[in-house]
Amino acid sequence: MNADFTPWPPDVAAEYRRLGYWRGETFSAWLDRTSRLHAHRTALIHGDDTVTYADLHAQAERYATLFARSGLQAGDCVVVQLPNRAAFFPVCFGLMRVGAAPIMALPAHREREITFFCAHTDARAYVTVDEHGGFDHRRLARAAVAAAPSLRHVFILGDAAEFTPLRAPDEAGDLPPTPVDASTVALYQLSGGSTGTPKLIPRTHDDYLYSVRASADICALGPDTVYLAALPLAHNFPLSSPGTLGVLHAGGTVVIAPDPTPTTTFPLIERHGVTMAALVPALLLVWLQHARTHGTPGCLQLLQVGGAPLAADVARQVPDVLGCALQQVFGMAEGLVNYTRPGDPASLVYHTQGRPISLHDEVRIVNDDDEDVPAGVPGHLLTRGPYTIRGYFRADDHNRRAFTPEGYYRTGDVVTRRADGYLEVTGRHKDQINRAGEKVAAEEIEHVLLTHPAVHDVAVVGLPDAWLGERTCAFVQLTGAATPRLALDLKAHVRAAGLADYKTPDLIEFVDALPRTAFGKTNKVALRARLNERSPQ
Ligand code: J2J
Repeated sequence: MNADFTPWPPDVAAEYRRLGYWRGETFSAWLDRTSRLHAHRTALIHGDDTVTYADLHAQAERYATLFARSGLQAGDCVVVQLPNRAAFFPVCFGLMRVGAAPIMALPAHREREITFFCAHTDARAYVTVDEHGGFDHRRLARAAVAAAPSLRHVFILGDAAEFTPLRAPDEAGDLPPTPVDASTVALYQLSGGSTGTPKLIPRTHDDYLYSVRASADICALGPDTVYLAALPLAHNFPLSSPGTLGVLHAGGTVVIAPDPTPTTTFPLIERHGVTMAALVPALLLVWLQHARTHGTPGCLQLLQVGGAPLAADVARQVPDVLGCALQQVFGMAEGLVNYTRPGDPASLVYHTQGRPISLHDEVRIVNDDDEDVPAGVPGHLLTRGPYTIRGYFRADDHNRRAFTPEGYYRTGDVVTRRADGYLEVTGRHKDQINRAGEKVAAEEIEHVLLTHPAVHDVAVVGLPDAWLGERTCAFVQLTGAATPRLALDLKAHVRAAGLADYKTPDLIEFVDALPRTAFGKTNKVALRARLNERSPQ
């Protein structure tokens, strides 16, 4: 039996409650309170649309009415895949209002990922858009309906074709109080993962709201904060660190950017007086280059950068080129988030990835035998705490490897803890590629490539890249001889398997044989070394 949710031990949960981290408040109660407190302030801006807190609350109630009338109820899982549009928020809050848990799919996810999320969670509904970035999402809906018998509803924002329009009634109905308590799952985040299938991360109202409140405090957010949401809204970083939810918690304004390019975002920053934004390092490079030639929007005060390694010499350019302070954020959708703090000296802000949110984040740095190493020595980062999960959704076998018996999550990151408690990310010990902040599980791509008749064996690794951080490279041992178009065919094969585009290998290399470790496993360390020798950046 695969567990849906691994609870914290009762004594630990009681302690988190006693400390006031977990307040027993659901997202619905939180939205009620926040929207009353800031009713007439602007919550969201998207294009020419402005949504006040009162509007946001009313819209969430109306969407909740639509969902309740469709039969959605407490405990249901609903895959939500919406691009950066204002509707994302009232839709998610509307689902939570009836006790359903949104699964935070990314707009880039395709047939393989979406059908897996729907089928694996027995999702009741899939919420998406008609078309985005030239792609027809109704195609995904058809595939999801065919693959997941549990699916009762598909709601489409825009032209719904044969599906149900994602259109709330004009008036909210009489809804009963939210039928769940705060210790249950509020939403599912997705893990970058390192295995053949993505993992779902169950986050409770209690733990997620704690991380949001504490993050908003650390970043000193207030009603004057104007936050630019440039990364995909569903991702954990722009959602909760402190992200859009932190800004809404503080009564500030979220400006939603349809895409993160400077040509879109810089005018939005100027127009709305944006004070804060969050980026991955790959985008920071693009922003820096644009700012050098086109100038800098004057109002930005704080730029958060996280999701992938940030070089110190790039970090140092932020104040001069963009005219604002930098905050490094090292986090993960499973929980633990580290921040450099406002006012920290340059030596910390440019050279470390910050320290944990909470005094009760337990961090261990260990060697290969799970023995603690001293400060200053790199090791594997293990963590547990008031907002770090104790297990993935329905993944018992994987959970036994990903968590220690004491409940520590094995992050797969190699870090050094300094004597002052700040962390430096120095490496990674997971079979994953971090491509411009987007995580690609090597095994997932390898499985797909192995289904191609020309492929005998394959290993996917990350290759350092000046712009993306890493590119994906597939080393392929063929069953026969290479043909001229084979590399292109293999890329097309990955795309045709219905994976998000960012998972298509950037590079395909044919090899006579893959290097092996003493145990006969593919030696990825040797492969990476081979690539690095040959491909100067
Ligand atoms: C190096 N690697 C980093 C950093 C994440 C806030 C910020 C980021 C994420 C995120 C998040 C890094 N330097 N500053 O959820 O709330 C790599 C690590 C980590 C993995 C997690 C948040 N910041 N990483 O990126 O779940 O390898 O979350 O374990 O997508 O990204 O990826 P993800």
